[in-house]
Amino acid sequence: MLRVGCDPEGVAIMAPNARIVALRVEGLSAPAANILKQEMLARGGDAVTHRETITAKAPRGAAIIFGTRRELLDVARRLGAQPFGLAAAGRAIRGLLESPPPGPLVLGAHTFPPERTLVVGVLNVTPDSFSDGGRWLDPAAALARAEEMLGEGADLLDVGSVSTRPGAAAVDGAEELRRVLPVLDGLAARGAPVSIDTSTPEVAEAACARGAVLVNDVTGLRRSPALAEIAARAGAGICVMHMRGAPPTMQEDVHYDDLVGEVMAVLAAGVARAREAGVPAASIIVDPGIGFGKSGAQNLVLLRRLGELRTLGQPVLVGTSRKSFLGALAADGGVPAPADDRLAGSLATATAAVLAGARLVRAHDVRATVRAVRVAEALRTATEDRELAP
Ligand code: HH2
Repeated sequence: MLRVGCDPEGVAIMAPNARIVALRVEGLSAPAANILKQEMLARGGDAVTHRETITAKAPRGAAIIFGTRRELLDVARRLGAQPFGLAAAGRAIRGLLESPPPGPLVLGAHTFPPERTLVVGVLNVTPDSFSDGGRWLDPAAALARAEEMLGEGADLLDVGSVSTRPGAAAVDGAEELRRVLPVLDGLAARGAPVSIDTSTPEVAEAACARGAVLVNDVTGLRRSPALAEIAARAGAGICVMHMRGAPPTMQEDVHYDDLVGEVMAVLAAGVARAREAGVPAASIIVDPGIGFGKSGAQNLVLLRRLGELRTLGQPVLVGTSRKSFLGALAADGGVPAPADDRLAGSLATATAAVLAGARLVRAHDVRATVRAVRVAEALRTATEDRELAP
């Protein structure tokens, strides 16, 4: 646009017009959907509605509206004067389109700027994790591994002592604590930035008392909302992950009517729970839960459509590292690649996640992931006039 001779101010005004924004508006009655469609058409955009909207027989449901940002904002303002709940829809649309750009992520005393992608190193103090079970069960081995990952550039260490792989056996809180406490003590003495991967309040409490800055709950606060209160009291952040069901049975039924919509609705409810418990918005992370109650194909769709999760307004964490769908994609002669031979897929998906806007990537292979993430960040913001630093 500048090369055509346009003023920078003109570019700022016109660039958004080169882009169509599509939004899904939920919970509309047939009359509301009708009015919305008319308003969108009158402004130059359009709306996709249920086929029976025109006969007013459509059940309450969603519409998809699309147009330029300006057209959508115009419609949103005009909805203020409309009945059938459209004024609230208008406010929600404006809230989304006028929301400020992402701010820093605050975890305990750490403040991470939005342009930096964090690499979260995985430390499983378990006998049975799917890729590294048994390797770091001894506290000295775990602490040496932690040191190695920090040296490789991990921003956070995600420490867990219960495997959540499909079919994993349940572990009681006392055993979970027994495994993890010596490691948490060692990491606290080192001042390492720790995320605690747990759904058990006693474990979260013990970790926060030792300075953990993030509570990573794979149940998304469904099992124990107290986790959010513990995080709030300690000034730690919370990661709300989507999982359908529980690890022992989660792969048995992976049918979704609307995969991305259902994942986002569950995450939005988790974020609301965390906010109610007093966790500041700047400290709440969402995660689509790759591999947790999803087929391989669904994992890929969630990654491809990851950008949509940004409308939740929270930083997104993605964990694909070594997961079984990557083994299937790297199969040789019908035999899936084993967990320790899934690095290429882990890096490809980490790169895709960063390009789609993920702010945190959870990984076992920290050195390689840090390098892949730096390339993805550079790609995302590359301009011809900015040379690479040596
Ligand atoms: N994946 C695993 C565990 N915790 N937490 C978040 N937020 N996101 C994830 O994708 C995620 C997670 C599973 O990986 P791993 O810890 O290596 O395996 P296991 O659960 O068998 O210990």
